[in-house]
Amino acid sequence: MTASAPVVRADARPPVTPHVPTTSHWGAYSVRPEADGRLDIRPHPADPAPSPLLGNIDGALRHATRVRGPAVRRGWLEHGPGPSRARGREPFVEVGWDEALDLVAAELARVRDEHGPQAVFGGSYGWASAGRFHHAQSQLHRFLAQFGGYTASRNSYSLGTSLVLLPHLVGRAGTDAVLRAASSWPTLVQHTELIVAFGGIPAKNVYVTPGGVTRHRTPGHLADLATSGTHIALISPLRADLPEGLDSTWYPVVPATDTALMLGLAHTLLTENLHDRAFLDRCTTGFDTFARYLDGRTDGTAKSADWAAHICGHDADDIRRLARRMAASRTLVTVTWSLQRIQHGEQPVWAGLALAAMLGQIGLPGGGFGHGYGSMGDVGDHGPQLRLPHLPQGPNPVDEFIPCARIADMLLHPGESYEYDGEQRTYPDIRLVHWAGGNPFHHHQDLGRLRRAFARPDTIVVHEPHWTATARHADIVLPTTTSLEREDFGGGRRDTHLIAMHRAVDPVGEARDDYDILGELAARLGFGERFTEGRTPRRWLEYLYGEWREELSRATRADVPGFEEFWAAGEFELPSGPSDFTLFEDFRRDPDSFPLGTPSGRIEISSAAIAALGLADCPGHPVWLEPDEWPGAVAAERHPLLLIANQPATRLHSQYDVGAHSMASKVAGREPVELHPDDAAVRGIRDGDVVRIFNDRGAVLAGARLSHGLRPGVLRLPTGAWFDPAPNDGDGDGDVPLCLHGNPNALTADVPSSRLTQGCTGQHALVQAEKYEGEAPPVTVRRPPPLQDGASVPRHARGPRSAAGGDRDHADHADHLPPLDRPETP
Ligand SMILES: Nc1nc2c(c(=O)[nH]1)N[C@H]1C(S)=C(S)[C@@H](COP(=O)(O)OP(=O)(O)OC[C@H]3O[C@@H](n4cnc5c(=O)[nH]c(N)nc54)[C@H](O)[C@@H]3O)O[C@H]1N2
Ligand SMILES: Nc1nc2c(c(=O)[nH]1)N[C@H]1C(S)=C(S)[C@@H](COP(=O)(O)OP(=O)(O)OC[C@H]3O[C@@H](n4cnc5c(=O)[nH]c(N)nc54)[C@H](O)[C@@H]3O)O[C@H]1N2
Ligand SMILES: [Mo]
Repeated sequence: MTASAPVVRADARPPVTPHVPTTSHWGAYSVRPEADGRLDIRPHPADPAPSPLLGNIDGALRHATRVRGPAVRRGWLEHGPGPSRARGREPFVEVGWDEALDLVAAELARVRDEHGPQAVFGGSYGWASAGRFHHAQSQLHRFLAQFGGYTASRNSYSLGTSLVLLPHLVGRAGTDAVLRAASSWPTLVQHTELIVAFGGIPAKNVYVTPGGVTRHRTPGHLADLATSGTHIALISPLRADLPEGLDSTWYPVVPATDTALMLGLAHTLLTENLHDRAFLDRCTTGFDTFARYLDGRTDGTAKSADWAAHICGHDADDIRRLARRMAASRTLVTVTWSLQRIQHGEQPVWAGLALAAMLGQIGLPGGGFGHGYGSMGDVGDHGPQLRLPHLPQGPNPVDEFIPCARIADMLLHPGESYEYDGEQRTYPDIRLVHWAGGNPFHHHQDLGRLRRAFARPDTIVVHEPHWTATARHADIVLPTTTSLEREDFGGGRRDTHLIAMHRAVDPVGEARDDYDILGELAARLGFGERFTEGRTPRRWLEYLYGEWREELSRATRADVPGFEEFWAAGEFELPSGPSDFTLFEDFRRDPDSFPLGTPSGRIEISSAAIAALGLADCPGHPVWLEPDEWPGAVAAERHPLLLIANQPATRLHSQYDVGAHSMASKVAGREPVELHPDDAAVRGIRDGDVVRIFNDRGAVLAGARLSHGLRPGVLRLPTGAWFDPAPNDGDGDGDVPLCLHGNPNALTADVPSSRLTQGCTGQHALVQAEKYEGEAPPVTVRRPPPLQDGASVPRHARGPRSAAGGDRDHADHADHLPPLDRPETP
């Protein structure tokens, strides 16, 4: 595969100012502002495959959607804090920084003093931008910990299901080892004869690693597979989930049925006696329970290849042939993270692990079980993982938390109980939400429901560079700088370099750093000195680097330059070291001396601990459970198409959606939806048409792209188009939003993967599609929201500090909207 790098412009003139170094979640680069205000972007010279996402930065930096100055929702300014359905529907009023910071500080203090610090939700999930010091979540968590504490969030949207499930199956260290990949890419290229890739190895994803990556090596490793003799079984509804040019077979499986296919493969291994009984006896526990389920002794149904074929839409003989080939080859079973981002997402991960255990190759080079090859750039990278400098956050004095994907449940159902990893927990009553560095109106499911949830708190504060949908649903928006507007240093897990991030341009508008904003708030709240420790950002960089340098020099004996030298050089190439990936090799050799951290010390093919919880949605061994959103579901009668909402190829999530590379992919100004020509033909849809995609939760408008590269009945609408709810959407209160731009989370369901893990389930949704007749309403989200001049708007008479906003029964300010207390649909 060759990387496309549409970002480097021919540069004939001699440079006015030099390019300065920086990095991003999608790679290191250098940048120089041009006389005409544009940016010249050059990938890092050591990067063999720069990311196409670099092409988004130039167009986005000074886009009209940058938040120019602090802004307050008009109703909040006039009436003070309180629940309101007007969020996301009212104009904003521009105020000065001092007034905005006074309002936020007073409201934080009011909520803490009246309700306790746990009434502040500071989970603030999101990717923010690269940079170790100006990391928005670290800054916010440090601030809120010193403020008195906050309700936190746990796990991630990426891996919410696996992070809770896998420790039960392989222990904590085993989970780390599985997620960093069974074998390195070069080991796969050398040893693996067959990769059975559930969800494929989507090359579009491998440019991204949290914190950054200097050398993108995975695209090269993928290209090497073309000449290594490795065969790849691409199991995915999308052909694009594997690069062209590899020796592969495409199994266009029915979405959400991978578990059934895995069970059919496992049944074939069992009945044809192709499983490794010795490995199962030595290294696993609970195989016999699983075998009784496979052969039908448990429930009367054998999970045969014929049974599986019926569910996953594949020929039974093909399934049997694949099972035999797996047993005869050095085989890697790998499962992308997307497969656990659906209801019952535990099952494909657990069944994949069980299947690999039956092959008996876990711990052998190039064999066994992998999770996330192609999901993230650093999976399969076995370089040393060095601790990089980081901002100390301090302990949170409040121990309240939620699994991150339960945000809407928490806001809508305070005091209600829920289960999580065997615990019975209660949702706290949140009065203030403080978000920095994430976009829940991109990342959460069922955005109509999230709007109802965001109507509940007294106050929502958002730090954002752009007028994202989250900013538009806030009460107080504080404009923040992006990486190019401040000094920092950055690098990703397993990165080869620490990159100095020089300031390339002045802050846009009145934007301030998150650090600066929080320092000002801390000063107003009486802990300014404690928060800043008297340091400017530059002094922090010197301090954090200095501590780290000492530690690294001690640990590696490497010659680590002083800060000035590092800063002037623009980077420091990190010392290399031995790889630390021997856990499963050691375990395989001697499971008694190297037990996994599970109750049995072995791989748990059945888990007595999970079985004891008695959860119907996650029993004690891998099972086929029908999700609500799959083509075989009852709901498919009305909404027969299965929408895949996967990661976008043209941006990172919702970041820089207005950037040039992302914009170039839009169709009719909207997010492209790929559909099969047969599905288009019966609906009269042609390439380039605006289509309306809908279900009972919402509707979106998207631009049609016809493709034979997906299974009929499947649509692909990637995540990240900025949510743009039509003003008079649905029944008028946004319960059923119409997103004019094509954000798939207007359609997805806000249900957990299971009561064990509470992971998010955004990857799939059942929908119907039709051609949009007439002229489609234009996208509005690429303009800022209506802004009013602060001088003309009266402030709440009592001032927010004394406002009675804590009373849930007090009148909703937006009279035209239905009352808040209408019953919630779960
Ligand atoms: N339907 C569906 N939904 C999904 C998924 C799916 O598969 N399907 N995938 C999920 C996954 S895996 C993830 S990780 C999430 C991602 O969800 P998020 O991480 O929330 O998405 P981002 O768009 O990266 O949001 C980061 C935000 O931070 C802002 N930002 C950047 N730099 C700074 C800064 O320095 N300071 C501040 N204050 N803000 C900054 C950006 O402008 C942006 O709005 O989405 C999830 N949502
Ligand atoms: N360009 C780019 N790269 C990214 C990101 C980004 O936003 N943009 N985000 C990063 C983040 S935060 C994360 S967590 C990772 C996520 O990594 P993943 O979760 O692995 O990525 P996705 O693209 O959501 O899904 C991978 C593929 O799974 C396939 N798939 C979906 N449903 C099914 C199914 O039921 N069965 C089978 N067999 N296949 C299915 C889809 O066709 C999809 O292309 O990506 C990272 N990389
Ligand atoms: Mo993610």
